[in-house]
Amino acid sequence: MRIAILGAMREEITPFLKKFPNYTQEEVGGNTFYKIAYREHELVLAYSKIGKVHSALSASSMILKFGCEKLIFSGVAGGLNPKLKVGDLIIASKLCQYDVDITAFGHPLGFIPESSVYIYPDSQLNAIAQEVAQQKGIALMEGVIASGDSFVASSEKKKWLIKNFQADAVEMEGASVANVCHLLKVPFCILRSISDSADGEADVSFDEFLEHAAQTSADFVEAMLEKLLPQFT
Ligand code: 4EH
Repeated sequence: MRIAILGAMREEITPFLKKFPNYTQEEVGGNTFYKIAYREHELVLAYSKIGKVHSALSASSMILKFGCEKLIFSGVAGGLNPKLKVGDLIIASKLCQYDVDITAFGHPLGFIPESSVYIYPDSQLNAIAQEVAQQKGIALMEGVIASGDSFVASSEKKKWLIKNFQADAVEMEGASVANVCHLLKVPFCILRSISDSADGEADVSFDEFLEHAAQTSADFVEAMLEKLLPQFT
């Protein structure tokens, strides 16, 4: 089985490269893809660069060029749900692009014709994540992740995201990756650890907790691989 592990920022992928230092690398479309032999399987790692366009390209490359059969996104997010504190984990129950707006034509916010407001991850991958959480004795929220091409750093924008999309966390890549995987029929999940609360202090919190939160997410994904891959040997 060939599994894609995707992040957006270099800091989100560095923890994996430290865990698996024996890789070969290949450049496609401005990204470096790191190929790792993992037991009888193969991992393909990359960070896309920030935003929905970059992450859509990287996910597409991983699937169409590298033949990845499942995709796990690992990274950090801004917390919207007050239950989410810095370092906590969330796995997407569904994802939306909050910055899509063709409401002028009577469509709901976030809706694109022939698509849908929300895209749903693979239930098997999400179930494995919940098993890992139970085993580690940690709480894993399953909630709505809203993606858009902005770093959210205000309580007004937070309120808007909660009101319009019932969002629990915000980031800049999950929904685009979800769209690509959905359309190409590749099972995926989007896991994020909270780096900030997307409020007026988000920038300071982000700088302080990026590394820690990225590590938390990567450690969790590693445990997921251990549960997932024996099923495919
Ligand atoms: O990849 C982008 C990074 C922020 S932009 C989305 N990532 C981090 C998740 C995230 C996020 N997204 C939107 C964490 N907190 C978020 C928030 N709003 N509040 C960036 C650019 N340069 C340096 C650092 N970050």
